[in-house]
Amino acid sequence: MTAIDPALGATRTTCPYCGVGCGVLATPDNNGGAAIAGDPEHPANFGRLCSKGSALGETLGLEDRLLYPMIRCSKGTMERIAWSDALDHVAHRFAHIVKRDGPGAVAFYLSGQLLTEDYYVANKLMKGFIGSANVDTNSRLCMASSVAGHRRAFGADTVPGCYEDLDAADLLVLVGSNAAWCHPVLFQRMLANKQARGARMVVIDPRRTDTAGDADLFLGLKPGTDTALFSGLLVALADSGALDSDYIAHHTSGFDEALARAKSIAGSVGATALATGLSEQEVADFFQMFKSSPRVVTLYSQGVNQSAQGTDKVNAIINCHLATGRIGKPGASPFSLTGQPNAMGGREVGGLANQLAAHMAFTPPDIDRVRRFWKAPRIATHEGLKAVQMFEAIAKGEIKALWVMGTNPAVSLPDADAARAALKKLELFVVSENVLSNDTVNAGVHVLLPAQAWGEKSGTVTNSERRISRQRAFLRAPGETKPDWWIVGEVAKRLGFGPAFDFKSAAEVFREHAALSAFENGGGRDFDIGALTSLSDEEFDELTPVMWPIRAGDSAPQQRFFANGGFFANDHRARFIAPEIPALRSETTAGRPLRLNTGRIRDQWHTMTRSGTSPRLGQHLPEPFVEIHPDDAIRYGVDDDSFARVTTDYGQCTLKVAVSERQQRGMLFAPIHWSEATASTARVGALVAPITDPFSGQPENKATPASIVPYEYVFRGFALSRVPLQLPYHVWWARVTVAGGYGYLFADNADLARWQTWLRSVTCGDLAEYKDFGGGVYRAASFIENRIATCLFVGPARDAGDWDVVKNLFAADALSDDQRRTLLSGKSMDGLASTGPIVCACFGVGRTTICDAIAAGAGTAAEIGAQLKAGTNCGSCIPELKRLAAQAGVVASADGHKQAVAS
Ligand SMILES: Nc1nc2c(c(=O)[nH]1)N[C@H]1C(S)=C(S)[C@@H](COP(=O)(O)OP(=O)(O)OC[C@H]3O[C@@H](n4cnc5c(=O)[nH]c(N)nc54)[C@H](O)[C@@H]3O)O[C@H]1N2
Ligand SMILES: Nc1nc2c(c(=O)[nH]1)N[C@H]1C(S)=C(S)[C@@H](COP(=O)(O)OP(=O)(O)OC[C@H]3O[C@@H](n4cnc5c(=O)[nH]c(N)nc54)[C@H](O)[C@@H]3O)O[C@H]1N2
Ligand code: SF4
Ligand SMILES: [Mo]
Repeated sequence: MTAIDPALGATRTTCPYCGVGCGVLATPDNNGGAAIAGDPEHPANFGRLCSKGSALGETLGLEDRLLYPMIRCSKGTMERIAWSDALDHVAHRFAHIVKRDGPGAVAFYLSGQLLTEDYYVANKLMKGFIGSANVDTNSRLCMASSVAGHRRAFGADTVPGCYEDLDAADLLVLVGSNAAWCHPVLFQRMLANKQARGARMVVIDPRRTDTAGDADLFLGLKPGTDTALFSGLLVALADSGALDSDYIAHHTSGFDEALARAKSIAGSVGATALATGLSEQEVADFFQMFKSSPRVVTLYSQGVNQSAQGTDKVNAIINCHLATGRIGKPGASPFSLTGQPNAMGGREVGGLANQLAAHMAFTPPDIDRVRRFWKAPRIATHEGLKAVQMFEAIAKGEIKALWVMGTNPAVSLPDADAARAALKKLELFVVSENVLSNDTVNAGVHVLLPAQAWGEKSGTVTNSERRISRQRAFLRAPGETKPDWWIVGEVAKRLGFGPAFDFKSAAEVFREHAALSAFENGGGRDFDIGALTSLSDEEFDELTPVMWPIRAGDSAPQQRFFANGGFFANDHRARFIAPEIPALRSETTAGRPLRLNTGRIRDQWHTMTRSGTSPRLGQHLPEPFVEIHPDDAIRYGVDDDSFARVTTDYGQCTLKVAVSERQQRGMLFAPIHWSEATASTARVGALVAPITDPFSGQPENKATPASIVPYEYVFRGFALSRVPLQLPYHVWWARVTVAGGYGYLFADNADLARWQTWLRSVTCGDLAEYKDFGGGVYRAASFIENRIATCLFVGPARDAGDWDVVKNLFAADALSDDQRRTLLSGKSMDGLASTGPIVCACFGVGRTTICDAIAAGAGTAAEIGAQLKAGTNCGSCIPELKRLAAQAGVVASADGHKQAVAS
């Protein structure tokens, strides 16, 4: 395996999205783009990519990119400046504030999307040389509870298992993970095990997600009650003689206290059922499956981490694995699914405010060791502020300078309006970014530094199974963009720390990072990549995916941890943790009777700065929505496909309503992806309570008390344009990238004449119009040659024209006379029948087409695939295909039943 496959001219790199860490083959087209394929040799994906990975080639455009350093000038506008001036300015202002107010007055806020080398240099500068540990990362919102849980139980932030365990397990338990949408390639790996070996799957989630579609058992528990479920499980394991007493005796401590606490939380199947809202049968079935499957992997993600007792949830899960000795053995382990491409790398370098570097902590011996290694006399000696506290300190004026790299906190922090307002108070606000504009940049940035993006930057990332892979550049860096590590290093030099930051390449940074991991290690610390300390530049370029630890002298990495103990506490024992009695920290009230759960959708990534530029990915769920159970929909008077306003004590959003049985009564679900840049009122982070876990500081993003009321709009519509549009004020809108330009789905209460005026103000040239103001309809299009330049469709709720049909016409290079004439009818025409909302992003197959095929006899995902190709490329839509087929089956049998009863 080499970095460049000569046969293909393709560069081997790693996907920039989720923590699965799939290998990608990128073949530049010499026109700024690239063909993308899965790398068959990468052990994370063996050639597979999900819908997001497959669409990477559509996200390489430079339209939205930040290409030059910019600074806010005295007039208040941003102006281009030279790199040297920008760096001088940042260094000078940081130095001034540190001198005046001390190192505690400055902070960095980093991201699991930085490369390890970027992260290492930023952490070294802040903790080692500026002398403050106010460096935290968006991993605080993501993995912090897993980190804290690991450290409490294992004495280190160690992931004991690996992906091969998913192939070897007999039981896969997914807790608070929608892996079908969020870790699709791993999910397919689990399904392959199910198919080949008959592994069973349990899914534990208050929502019946697409992940639950393949489950042998789905446990739709009440939110926040996972600790009760796993406490009940521990008791059941103890009661039925399923414990591994030898393992408990030789390798652990604290079992009796943990069991006693578990008994007080959920001492029986009945008590567990009561605490979780599950039936006794469901609980008993789960306990039986777990008890009888020595090879069990429990995978967990944000339904576990993002809670006010996330760390306890993690430990309640780990307790069950320790008690049965099912840890670090083939097919048996607890397994934290990491979110971002380099969530793990960030933890390795110490990107979190409560860690130092190379998995060392703020203990006197570790501080001394890192100080000597870095030759850093001013090293921080105590933990810094965690993300939510950091932004509170900014709001209070205690932190005066902030440098944000690779994250969009004005959208993604809880109580995001408050976070955004805090940014405006900063004396110095620096952002390193790929994009020219996002909500954080627009919150009053003073200096904007252009960072190289995926495809341009080069370094390493670590995936969920501790596997370090190379991201490699395959495109020329555009404009004056620079690697993040270089930017930080240049500022460090200007602060007077030149000798410690004289890095010439990512390889040099990596070697130092590897050396620190091995420095005075001697097996006492889990993270050790000493074998990679002396990689030459060429070897670094050619580095094949490698797991850690790989210590100096090792010929192969260690794949798993703890099968025979060897924990990282001083006594080498694991700790059972007695969790607190589970309780959500915020109460619902008469005014806020529901709980708002937030999370992800299949085809978008976070705040959409990259995935939002792909037309293919914009097809699946183009509008921000709130999902609600049918009973609650009736109770609160909201209808499917209408609009509703969701309010919490922190903020408000207006969202499209999706009524669904898959949602639990009493709960709402809204996706996190829309921001002020992409929708009028759908920045869901603004609704979320800033309540955090006491151990990890991770916010509870999934259970904010909320209320919902219907919100009426008289008109619906959409606009399509070759250039971005500014819609009239007070319109509800969501922007989506479409083939050939930008789409805007909107709803409005004003009169149609306003739309006509608006359209004339944003187009030039002649308009073809269809006007029926009395009937509430206005449609218009302008053309350049035979191609639509801009078009607008407005009408009463269900008669605004068919978005999918018009989108296809908009994508066409030229319209025939017939098409032109019928365009303004907004209805499907010959050969352009609406396929309905797109389910299969790869082949653009819509729901209507799929349902037609099902009605005509295609009963399985495979049969649908054979007919329509849907699901046959990346496979991300297979869970949804199965759901549609199953729903049709239910409807068919229900109809059959009705007929039988009638006759
Ligand atoms: N498509 C896509 N994939 C992604 C990302 C993306 O933006 N888009 N982001 C990546 C990142 S950074 C992350 S962190 C991961 C996140 O991956 P996941 O954690 O799988 O995703 P989420 O949708 O945040 O939440 C998972 C589930 O937790 C459930 N949940 C809520 N409360 C509870 C509870 O109390 N108990 C239990 N058991 N479950 C609960 C929610 O209903 C939800 O279905 O995804 C990664 N992959
Ligand atoms: N309500 C709610 N809130 C959540 C969550 C939730 O489930 N619910 N999930 C949380 C989780 S798990 C996560 S991980 C966060 C994610 O939230 P964010 O990190 O805020 O989201 P992104 O959109 O990924 O932001 C990344 C930014 O960095 C830029 N960028 C990308 N690559 C680079 C690079 O190499 N260098 C630089 N300098 N910039 C780069 C992108 O253009 C983008 O603006 O959201 C958290 N917030
Ligand atoms: S599963 Fe999809 S998003 Fe995650 S790394 Fe693989 S291709 Fe990328
Ligand atoms: Mo995340």
